[in-house]
Amino acid sequence: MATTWADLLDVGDRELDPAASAPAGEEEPQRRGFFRRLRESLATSREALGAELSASLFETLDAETWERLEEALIMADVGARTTADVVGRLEAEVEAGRVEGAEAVRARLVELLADLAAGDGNTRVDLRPRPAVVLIVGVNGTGKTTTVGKLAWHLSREAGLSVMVAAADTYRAAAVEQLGTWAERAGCDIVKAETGQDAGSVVFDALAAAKARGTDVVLVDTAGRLHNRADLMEELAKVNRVIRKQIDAGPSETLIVVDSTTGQNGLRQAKVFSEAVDVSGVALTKLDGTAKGGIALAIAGELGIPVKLIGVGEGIEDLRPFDAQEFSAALLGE
Ligand SMILES: Nc1nc2c(ncn2[C@@H]2O[C@H](COP(=O)(O)OP(=O)(O)O)[C@@H](O)[C@H]2O)c(=O)[nH]1
Ligand SMILES: [Mg+2]
Repeated sequence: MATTWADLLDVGDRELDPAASAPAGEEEPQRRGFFRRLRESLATSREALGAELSASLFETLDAETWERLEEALIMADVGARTTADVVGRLEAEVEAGRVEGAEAVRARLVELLADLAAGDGNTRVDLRPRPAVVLIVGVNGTGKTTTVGKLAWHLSREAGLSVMVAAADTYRAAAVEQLGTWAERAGCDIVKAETGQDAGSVVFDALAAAKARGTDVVLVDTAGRLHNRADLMEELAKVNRVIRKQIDAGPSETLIVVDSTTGQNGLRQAKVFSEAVDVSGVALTKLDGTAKGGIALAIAGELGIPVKLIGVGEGIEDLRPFDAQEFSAALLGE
């Protein structure tokens, strides 16, 4: 399970900066601290679930129990199909006598949810190529630029990787400026457009520079809104072709940024993008203060795309590796 950045990031033969890995003695308190913060950021989701999933729910196990569980999960945006799947399996196991007692049933529920949240099981972020290209896509306002900034900071701070960001949202001057501010805070290189350059040529220049400088990772920030969906998808396809001109294998990760406060709408967005580009993972933002945290499970369960990163605030440090087990436990208030 991805808990630490070292667990999440697959850097192949390269060694993560030793200074970045915490001494053994500090692991535990850090982990607990993280879990507490995750619980805090899921407080609103949990309150929505909590009323329904009170400890007493599993004391009697009958048709009403499963109905109430279904309702609660759907309210938390776990999604109809995922909910039916999880509740169906739990009910079958209880009926077969394989799970007994309120505590055990609850624990098994967390396990089943966590299994789903792991998606296709490919939960690490592949940064093996040099440079590794991470393409960030998603609808306007979901948190792409913010996530690029946070990720750049974490990659250099926790893994000692050299990072470059490419400003491929060339439609708004403000977007480039915003990324510039993040790059400054993260202390990483930025490549942005000269007047009149399009997204493709910015990415081309960025990758050429990264190859020349031996940069470890290039994060590509893209536009989220063009005139229509077809234009947007065509531009992403073009950016992909340009990446392949510089790096045969293409991007090693294409992460879609989904705003968790948009609930099921975010799920639909992820579906549209995954039909146009080869999405390898989800960065789920704004989990602080949403009642729709269950969307993490819906995306993984219904699209098979694993959530890899979660955004839990607006600060540069507020990005974390996603851990399905921890997340499900925090969601149910364990
Ligand atoms: N509370 C909170 N706000 C976030 C998070 N991620 C992004 N935001 C905010 O969402 C807004 C849109 O972010 P931006 O990165 O510009 O979105 P983009 O259009 O997809 O590039 C900004 O005000 C961010 O501060 C998060 O994890 N939590
Ligand atoms: Mg942006």
